[in-house]
Amino acid sequence: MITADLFRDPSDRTTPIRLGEGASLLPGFACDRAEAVFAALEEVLRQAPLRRMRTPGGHVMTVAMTCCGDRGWTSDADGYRYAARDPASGRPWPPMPEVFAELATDAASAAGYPAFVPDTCLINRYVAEAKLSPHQDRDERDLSHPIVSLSLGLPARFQFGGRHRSERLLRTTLEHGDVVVWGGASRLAYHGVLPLATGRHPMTGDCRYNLSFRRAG
Ligand code: MD6
Ligand code: FE
Repeated sequence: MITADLFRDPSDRTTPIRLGEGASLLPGFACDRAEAVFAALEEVLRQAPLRRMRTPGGHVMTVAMTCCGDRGWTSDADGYRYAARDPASGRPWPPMPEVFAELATDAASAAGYPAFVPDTCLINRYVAEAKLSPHQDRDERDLSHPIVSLSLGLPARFQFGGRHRSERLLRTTLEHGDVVVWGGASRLAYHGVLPLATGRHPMTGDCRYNLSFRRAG
């Protein structure tokens, strides 16, 4: 697989970085609200605990997931889909906290997607060695809506390519508070996360969280 590192000035935490047409990385966009977002996240996790889902191919994912909002993404032997209830509890997913929705709308707007209103948030937790192989996000009904993705805690190496698996992947580091907004011509771009390096973060401890806000319905 061909990869190349994206050039980034690590001291610049304000200038948006273009990852592709319609895709931007907003460095540190959420740093000033990370504390409030994390407090709301802990409450969501109490109501819908993280779990490692099984892929349709029978593998157990290394990343632990849960959701909040009007629907949630799940994976099992029958495939990938959005469902109104948490299959682990049979209850509706926890409601999306106000601070989540506001952050998603503000970041989308800063990246050129005004009036984005998410109806679901997929929560991913990575511990050391957890990874997400390159994939497309294509289970949402209307792909004209972007995805807003927030990183909290330990840094991760993120890969970003094109609409075809064979296209070369750029690599960049996603840090605590970084937001990636993803839509338009890049909406179906392949992307993934390399195995997480061991570390400690003052807010999240030994892990990284990724919150991705979507309009799925
Ligand atoms: C992650 N992110 O950053 C995994 N998907 O942990 C994703 O899979 C993702 O960051 C769609 C849009 C943005 C993303
Ligand atoms: Fe994804």
